[in-house]
Amino acid sequence: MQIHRVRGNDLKDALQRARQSYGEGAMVISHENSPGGGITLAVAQEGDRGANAPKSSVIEGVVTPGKVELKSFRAETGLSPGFEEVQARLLRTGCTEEWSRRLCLRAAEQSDPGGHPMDTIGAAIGSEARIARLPKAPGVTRVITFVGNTGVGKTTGLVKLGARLVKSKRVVSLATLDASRVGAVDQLRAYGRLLGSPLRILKSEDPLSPESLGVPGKDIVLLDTTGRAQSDPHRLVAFHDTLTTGNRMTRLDAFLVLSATSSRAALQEVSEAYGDLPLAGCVITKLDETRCPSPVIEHVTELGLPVAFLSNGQDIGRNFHRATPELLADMLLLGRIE
Ligand SMILES: Nc1nc2c(ncn2[C@@H]2O[C@H](COP(=O)(O)OP(=O)(O)OP(=O)(O)O)[C@@H](O)[C@H]2O)c(=O)[nH]1
Ligand SMILES: [Mg+2]
Repeated sequence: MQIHRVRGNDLKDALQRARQSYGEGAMVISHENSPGGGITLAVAQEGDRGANAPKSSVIEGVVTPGKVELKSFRAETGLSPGFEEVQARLLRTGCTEEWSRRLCLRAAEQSDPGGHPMDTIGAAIGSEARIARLPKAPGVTRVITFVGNTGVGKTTGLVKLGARLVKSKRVVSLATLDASRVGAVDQLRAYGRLLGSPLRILKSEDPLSPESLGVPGKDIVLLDTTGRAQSDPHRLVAFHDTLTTGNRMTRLDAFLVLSATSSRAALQEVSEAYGDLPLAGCVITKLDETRCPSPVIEHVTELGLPVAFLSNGQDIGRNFHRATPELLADMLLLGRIE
């Protein structure tokens, strides 16, 4: 039996997502408040589908539905012809048939009479996907960390976020768990100089604490990680536990970084590897490297994982965006951020 984490805006929303993803027989083992707001359920499912066997009729890559499918879609759903074009676009960017159908039905429910189906998809996404809230917490230092597989854009993403924060006059410092890999510290040191932020380097034997991370006097500490699922989650969960039981003046906000170019199986595996770490949300990167970004959006929607930022290139100043339902709709319908 495998345990899955499913997040929702509230208990009802999380239960609905759990049923959608793991069926009516899914058992709720526990529930807790999520760091980014909302509820996280631990859900067990007997005879689990596992990382390599996603539930729905998976459409990997580009799919162009033929006339027969479109006709049956219209016949089955009773939706106006404009929705055929919407569904065809969703399939082209990599949505599963099941999700594209559900989005169209939801969009039709919410659309004004006479409104164009294409315009209603943003609202439908808005009610299915979750956007991470990043509320200000005066007097509290936030340790923001990006976790996930190697090479997905954790370090660059943190620096992009740091550049925005420094621009808005926040006192930011850097820290890293990636202390031993050749070049990693030099890379971060150079970024630190760019941001005008000091850097703390934590070796594998160093404990994580507000002091070791250089929290005092800072608004935000950006904590870079190694990308090793054997060590990062373990250290961060222990740190999170010490904060929630003791120091309330520091909080840890962990974001899972997912590349839009990863396969559904790889997305599932990395989400499970970081399943024990309370996540405030996710960051989706490499959106410029694919015209099929829908699998990653569908994946995080299934998990109820709020989307915080979107990255579509290497440029520190330009290619990092706060997620909005409209940008998610662009990606689903056009395959890119307009
Ligand atoms: N095209 C593109 N490249 C990106 C994006 N985000 C990051 N990169 C590039 O991807 C490469 C890896 O990025 P890093 O930030 O070093 O990735 P990481 O997750 O920190 O990697 P490790 O430290 O090895 O675990 C770099 O060349 C980045 O410039 C993106 O959104 N689009
Ligand atoms: Mg890195």
